[in-house]
Amino acid sequence: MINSPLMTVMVDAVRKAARGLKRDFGEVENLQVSRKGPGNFVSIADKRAEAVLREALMKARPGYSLIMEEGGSIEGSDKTHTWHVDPLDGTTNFLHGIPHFCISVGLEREGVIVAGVIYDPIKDELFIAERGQGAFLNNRRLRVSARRDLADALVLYGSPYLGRGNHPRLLKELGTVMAVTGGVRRQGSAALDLAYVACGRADLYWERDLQSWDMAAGLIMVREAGGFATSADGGPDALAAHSVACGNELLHRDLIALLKKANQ
Ligand code: 2AM
Ligand code: CA
Repeated sequence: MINSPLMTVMVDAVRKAARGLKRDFGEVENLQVSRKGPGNFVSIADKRAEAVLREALMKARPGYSLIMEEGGSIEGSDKTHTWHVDPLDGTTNFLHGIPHFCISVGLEREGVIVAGVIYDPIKDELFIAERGQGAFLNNRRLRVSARRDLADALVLYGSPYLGRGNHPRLLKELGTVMAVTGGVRRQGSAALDLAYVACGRADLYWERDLQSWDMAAGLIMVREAGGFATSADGGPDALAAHSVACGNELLHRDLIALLKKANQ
């Protein structure tokens, strides 16, 4: 476990916001049958969770900057620390009543992600990581999978929304990866995809067109679990590249080679 004051701040903030989100998810399930659907309600739930996170983090660490999915950026007086906050990652799942979404909070210190918390309130799974202290799921130490063969590997990926990203490119990459791996899944939450690689449930994951709040917490989760996380092109800075590829050292190298081949 990690018992630092920083982790306490992050976990408390995330758990507090999760209570509202879980309650709202129950309501979304009821709204599925209405013709207009629960779209507007979900956007309110999302903003409410973000407000809870913003307030808790700003109170505990005044001066830190915030980059948030809904509210944009808040520039703090402390130029060295930035929170990257996604109050609801897996919005499409949430909207459709699919119980696979999370809250994701990462902390950046001078360009380096130093801590991350990802919480799935439906499964009550809390993933935490702090630099040099390992990654944990509900107190259990995490390790990426030890698989060595692509043919056995379960691969997660994400596809861009309608009107966003490069769909033909994704289809080429997916075709190349599908042809040689054990199975592919599109689960709909980037933060949980990273967490699932960190805990060895999945062997590999890649996605493009992501933002810092989707990835920050998950990147440190994978690295502290002994995995490799780079941009989808194999570069060191996933955040700057807005893309990610991760897994254990061996399979990660294979995935980067496959993605390169798909783009030739
Ligand atoms: P969201 O649920 O907060 O929108 C799905 O592929 C995952 O990628 C989700 O975590 C989703 O976050 C995130 N994502 C971010 N930008 C995206 C985009 N342009 N298209 C699809 N997914 C995106
Ligand atoms: Ca997101």
